[in-house]
Amino acid sequence: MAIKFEIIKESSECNARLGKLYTPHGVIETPIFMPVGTKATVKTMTPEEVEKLGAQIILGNTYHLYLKPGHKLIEEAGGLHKFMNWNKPILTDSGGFQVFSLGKLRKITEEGVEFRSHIDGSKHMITPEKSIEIQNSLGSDIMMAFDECAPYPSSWEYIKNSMERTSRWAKRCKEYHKDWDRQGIFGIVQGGMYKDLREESVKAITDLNFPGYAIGGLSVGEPLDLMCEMLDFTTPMLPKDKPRYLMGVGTPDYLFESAIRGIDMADCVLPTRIARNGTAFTSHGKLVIRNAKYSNDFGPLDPECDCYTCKNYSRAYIRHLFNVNEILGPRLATIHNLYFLIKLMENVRKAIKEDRLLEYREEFYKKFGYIN
Ligand code: PRF
Ligand code: ZN
Repeated sequence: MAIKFEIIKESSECNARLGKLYTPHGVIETPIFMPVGTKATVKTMTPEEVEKLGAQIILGNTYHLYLKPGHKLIEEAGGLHKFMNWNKPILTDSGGFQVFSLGKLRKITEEGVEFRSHIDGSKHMITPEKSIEIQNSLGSDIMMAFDECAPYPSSWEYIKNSMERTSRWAKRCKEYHKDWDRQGIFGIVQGGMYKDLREESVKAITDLNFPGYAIGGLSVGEPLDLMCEMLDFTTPMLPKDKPRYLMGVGTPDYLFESAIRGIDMADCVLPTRIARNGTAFTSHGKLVIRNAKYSNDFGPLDPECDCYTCKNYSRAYIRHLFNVNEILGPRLATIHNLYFLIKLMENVRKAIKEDRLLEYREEFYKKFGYIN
């Protein structure tokens, strides 16, 4: 079944909406946070555990899976869902972000991006066609168009060039892909922090009529205020009846601010990455578990959380695990952080339903310690 989006309710107080996104592997309730499983695993977790946390969809990465174990091997296994034993929806990023973080190891041409592997230095080329070919082998429900996420800050001239090339690449992705019932593609809007270029990008990308649209090139180091300003400008230009995905956002404040501006989906490695170095989100702000003040603290990471970790383990125990480098530490912290954001988005959806999202944001910020 092709990707379909249904709006259940629009907020009466802001641009937030409640939606249902239908994919070949099931329905997703939006707005949603998507855990990242770059290399065919949400690090430290089994797929059954990820599902139990309430995750409805996870991400995979074209660039990493192409290099290892190779997309042909995953195709041979029966696709990414089967290979990793995750039967719910999967979204794959196109490589058009990971490749660009390689710095000196890459060269951009009209054809695509030439790069050297970060693993063994071998030479490769990803073109829009190649990116879709790889994502076809992976069999993700939602594929991303191959784009360039330009660094921040970049000049207007650089962004214009790059954004126009991204639009030409999006067209090539669309022309290459065949089976739209099995897999959809989301187009990616670029344009840096330049409103005229964002507007041109929206026009070019939405002209291609994708089943969903992502906003790329934000949350790349600019201040939150500037990202919000760009979202305020860009999101209303996107078609109302298609899902909107803000790429690379995963802290509570960014998730609130984007949902309020009409974003339906977001993803980020941050919650799982900081968990592995011992930082937990809590309803009263971030907690660094190695801190000495937790050595005799037998309470849970977050007294208001009812995740598996918080129901069964203390700060003192988790701190001990991190101090002696036991793998259970990162696992317990990952369970908690993912649950925290999944639950947060569940509460966001409930608040939209009850027209009190702005009030919920204020209450959350006050407790969390965000100054607004
Ligand atoms: N493009 C792609 N993936 C991304 C981004 C982008 O612009 C971002 C930007 N925050 C994160 N991941 N393809
Ligand atoms: Zn918890």
